[in-house]
Amino acid sequence: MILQKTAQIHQLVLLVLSCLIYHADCLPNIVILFADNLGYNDVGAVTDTSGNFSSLTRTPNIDKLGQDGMKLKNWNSAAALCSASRSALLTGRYPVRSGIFPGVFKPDAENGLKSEEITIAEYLKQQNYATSIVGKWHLGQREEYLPTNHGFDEWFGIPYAMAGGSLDNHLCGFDSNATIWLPLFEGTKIVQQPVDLTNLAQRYADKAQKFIERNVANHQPFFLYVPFSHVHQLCAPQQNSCQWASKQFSSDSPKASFADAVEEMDWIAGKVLDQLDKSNVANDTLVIFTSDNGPWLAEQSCSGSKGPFEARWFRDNVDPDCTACPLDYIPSPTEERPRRCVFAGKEALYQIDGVHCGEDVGLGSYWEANIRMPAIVRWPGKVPKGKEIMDMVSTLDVLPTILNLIGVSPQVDLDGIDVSPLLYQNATNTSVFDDRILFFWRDGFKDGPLPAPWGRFDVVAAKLGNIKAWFYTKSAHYNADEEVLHDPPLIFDIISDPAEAYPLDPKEHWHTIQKIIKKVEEHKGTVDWNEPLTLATDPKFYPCSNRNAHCRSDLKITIEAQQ
Ligand SMILES: [Ca+2]
Repeated sequence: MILQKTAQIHQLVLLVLSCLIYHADCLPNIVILFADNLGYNDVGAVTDTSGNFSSLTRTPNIDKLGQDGMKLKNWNSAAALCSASRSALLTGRYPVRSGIFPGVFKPDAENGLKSEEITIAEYLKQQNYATSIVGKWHLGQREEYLPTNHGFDEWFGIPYAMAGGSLDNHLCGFDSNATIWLPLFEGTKIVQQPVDLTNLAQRYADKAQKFIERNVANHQPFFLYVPFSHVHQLCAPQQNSCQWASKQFSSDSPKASFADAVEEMDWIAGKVLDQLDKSNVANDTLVIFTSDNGPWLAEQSCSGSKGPFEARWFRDNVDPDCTACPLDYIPSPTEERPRRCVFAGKEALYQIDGVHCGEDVGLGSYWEANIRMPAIVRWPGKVPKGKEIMDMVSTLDVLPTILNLIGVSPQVDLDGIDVSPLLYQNATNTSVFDDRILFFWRDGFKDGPLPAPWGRFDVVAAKLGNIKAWFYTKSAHYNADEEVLHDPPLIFDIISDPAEAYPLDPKEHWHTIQKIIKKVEEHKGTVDWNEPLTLATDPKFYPCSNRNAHCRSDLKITIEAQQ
């Protein structure tokens, strides 16, 4: 009893101290809004400095967030794909250190994010935060790897990407027996399979709003992580709609255009932000919005755009015969249709034209379209409103920055850095960031210890200041073009040349190149990548609500049924 009391007093003293030290109200709430495969150019707030809508999509809520917060215009994704990027966000460590490579966790993955990894949610839990995730997890679908075993009190969402399971009219290529339906989880239970897309956004919004409402009523600091299931495309022969939204955003719901899907995602964000206002905690809440990686450009109209990040040098230098196909399609050129792609196993039914590999420079690659993320940080009264910064930051930095905010030291070595000086002050001295270097690891090599098509995992590019150095160039990792070694590295000034059109003369940047090479070697020396966790799969691990009903659930939850 005495011990318990002492511990409580100790905690209180720490809390008061942290308030004094950080000049912030005690323990702010934290909300992370994390889009899936959303490009920099797909959000009005980021592309348009006036804050008006972009030409493609209407994102009034995210635009408003951008106006009220800070836009970080040189925010870098930490990895080329979903699982790895999410691991980096939640742990502050390069995914290669956590074994989250190559590719992503498949729906029948044996492994997931290991229990010894310490997530943001676990750190916050230790500080008595309530923690919730609403949306896509993608760090392992077996019970021991689910969010509720990684520091989250509750979870409502889908364990992987929207292309991780079939839906009616959307049979995945890997689901020839029609049993692998896309599941919706609550905690550790499947509550619907396949998920009903006509009201998923509404249910996500309800869960998030209720979580905020409940915790504000309880005077409980909270961490809400909303990894949207939007705007990842569905498993789809492309003749069917490959995006989805409710009736509010698509008259033919759940069929939808890419713009409909973006707009519905923005609507969920708006509901979360509305609730912060309604509950009167907007000023006590740090909100971060960004995307896990860039657009899946091989998916063409189902995908976002590369915007100014055209990778022009690469487009003009890669094998002109290389074709990039959408998911489940493989190149099958004919004389008349040199870019023909066929749906594997159902060639007669589904054929479409792919794109030149030089255009496939988003998801799965490290061209700027897949690195530079739309990013906003809002905290009224703490983070300057309407400011835009070009300092190089990374998704890796979210965890260390939050730890600094709550006055907690990391329990392991981190790759991310605390970027508080950029956020909270009118920083004039940011020299701490001058030597900042980011490393970009990718698979897709012709040879290596990993099974094809991965080959090996290696640092293919690094960024130091404005300079990006390429050691190996390639389109998205799944394409047939072989990696090209550059020695000396191919270098671009990605601030003045975001299209990566004009390689710089290595002789003029020799000092920087040498510095980058040295840092890459040092970094690689600290990484042991012998344990790829994403490869082991077994059909018995497919989430299945009812084996007697071919893994379909009878439970139908619709807005109409609830009313
Ligand atoms: Ca993604």
